[in-house]
Amino acid sequence: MSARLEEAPVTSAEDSAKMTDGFHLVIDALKANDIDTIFGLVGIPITDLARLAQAEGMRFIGFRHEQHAGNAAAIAGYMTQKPGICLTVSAPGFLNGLIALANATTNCFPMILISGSSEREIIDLQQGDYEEMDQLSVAKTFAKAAYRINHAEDIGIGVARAIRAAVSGRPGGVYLDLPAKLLSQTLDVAQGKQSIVRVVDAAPRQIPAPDAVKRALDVLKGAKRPLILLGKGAAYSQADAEIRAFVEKSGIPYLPMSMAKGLLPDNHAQSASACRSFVLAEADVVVLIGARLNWLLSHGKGKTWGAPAAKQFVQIDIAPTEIDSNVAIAAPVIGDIGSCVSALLAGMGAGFNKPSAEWTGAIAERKDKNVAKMAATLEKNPSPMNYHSALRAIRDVLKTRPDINLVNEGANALDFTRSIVDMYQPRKRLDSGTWGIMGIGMGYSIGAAVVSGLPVVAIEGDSAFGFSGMELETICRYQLPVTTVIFNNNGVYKGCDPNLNPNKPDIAVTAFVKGARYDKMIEAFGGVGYHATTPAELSKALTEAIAAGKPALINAVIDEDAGAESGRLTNLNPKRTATKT
Ligand SMILES: Cc1ncc(C[n+]2csc(CCOP(=O)(O)OP(=O)(O)O)c2C)c(N)n1
Ligand SMILES: [Mg+2]
Repeated sequence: MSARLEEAPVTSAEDSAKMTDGFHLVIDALKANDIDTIFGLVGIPITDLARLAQAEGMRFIGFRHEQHAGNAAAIAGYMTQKPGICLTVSAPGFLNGLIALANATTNCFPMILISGSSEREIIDLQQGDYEEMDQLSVAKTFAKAAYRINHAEDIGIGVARAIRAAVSGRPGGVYLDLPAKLLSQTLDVAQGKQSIVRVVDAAPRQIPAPDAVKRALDVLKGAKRPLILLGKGAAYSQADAEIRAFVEKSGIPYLPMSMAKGLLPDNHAQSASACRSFVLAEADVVVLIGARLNWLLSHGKGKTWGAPAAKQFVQIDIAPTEIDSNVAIAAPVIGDIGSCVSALLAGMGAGFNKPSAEWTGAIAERKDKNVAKMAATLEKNPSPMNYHSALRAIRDVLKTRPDINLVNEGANALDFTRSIVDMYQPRKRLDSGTWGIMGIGMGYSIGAAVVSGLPVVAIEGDSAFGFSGMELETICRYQLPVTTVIFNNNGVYKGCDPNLNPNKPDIAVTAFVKGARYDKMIEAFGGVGYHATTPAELSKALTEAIAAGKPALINAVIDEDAGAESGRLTNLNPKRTATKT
């Protein structure tokens, strides 16, 4: 029994006559921390918890599969810096939610997966309980932290611990195990009230050491060809004004990672996105702001980075263990991004020399050339549409609504959208992220629509969409302003691959039913479906759907031969050397 129970709290006579229970205390603890939404899927033992959440004024968004509820919670966490909550039943529901928790942890999104669990005594003796599983042990591998609450009087502190673990330092996914028995435990109302914890300063600022800031500035001052790389950690930090000031005051060209697009508008004069390969290979000093040197940046070495020329890295990150993860870092600056960037800005003073005209001029020249080449490709009108002509239409519509959230997954559908559709505001591009995962589409769309109240456009490969397609019903049920655009090329990467065995009737491993009408799916739930075969039809449908602010799906027919195997990641496929075994 905890100390809190032994110390008699101050109670009124009326309070002490009443009892509360685990169900109420969980809701009280979440509400006390300004958490107003739960994404989940009901069943034993948490149905009444979801009911009570609604009754107590919280929003419960019910899904068709827990993975998507988890993804909605994760993206809500990314967009708001408050942990998104996903609620599931035990064993299978928990496991379905776990993939979202693992993905959130990998992407550094704060979320809490709350799962009901079965009888501990039976689980521990493996006596075969209903939905038996040692969930806490399983979750530990995939989560930033994992806790179980065994006593009702610990619910307040348990929830507080989960919130702090999710959002402080490097954010991530936290698992909270609630045994069925806990929910029905009772407690004196006054004691219950006293046990609730409102977390103070859940993600404290972390101020960088002055000598680290000076070291970074010294490295930067010695640079001839500096470059800034913005990661989604920078976007998450909501230090938008400081980051923009640092980029502009330094005059250094920058590259946004995929989800950092829009942190500064993509049409910013200092953006080097249009000549990414050139700047990565040529830069001599690179300032990483909330970006990890993982596979997405070729681990900071090799041909991409112009090897064997040595680079110097300045790395701003909240996690000290990120430093030297792949290559040596000359100047680590550890702290929260806002504090670190502010300190660099202050240290730069008035006399900071902007990069040479030789460097910025070389970039501008290549940018102009690449932009002109791309414009010519985008202007073509092949029939059927290819990725370029379809995305030209989408780009032009989205330019008029920079506030829209753009969700994006697929292979070619992801790569071409990232490079063609410009973003103008921070945290509006939500995509497959660090894992390059398929299946985030509808979950992220629902989460983004619910927390922002703004429209969502999801650009989905037809394969990618399949992972979460049933959530169209959820979108229609809650009447969310989500327009899903399916890039329908009849398959994974391409729809026209052959089966290499001419004697077997099965279709190729990458191919789907030809000419599928995804637009009919949403009609089953009362949404509006469009079938678009030209850029003009696509543009009209998208404009109309966004203006309506209602659930819609556009089936955009794309040439089944237009894509490349694995999109831009063709080189990651292991090579087949033998032709026969
Ligand atoms: C969970 C998961 N399963 C499988 C994959 C492998 N994968 C990568 S992209 C992709 C789908 C690509 O096809 P599509 O979404 O139709 O995009 P396209 O290239 O055809 O535009 C798949 C299955 C993955 N990334 N994640
Ligand atoms: Mg496809």
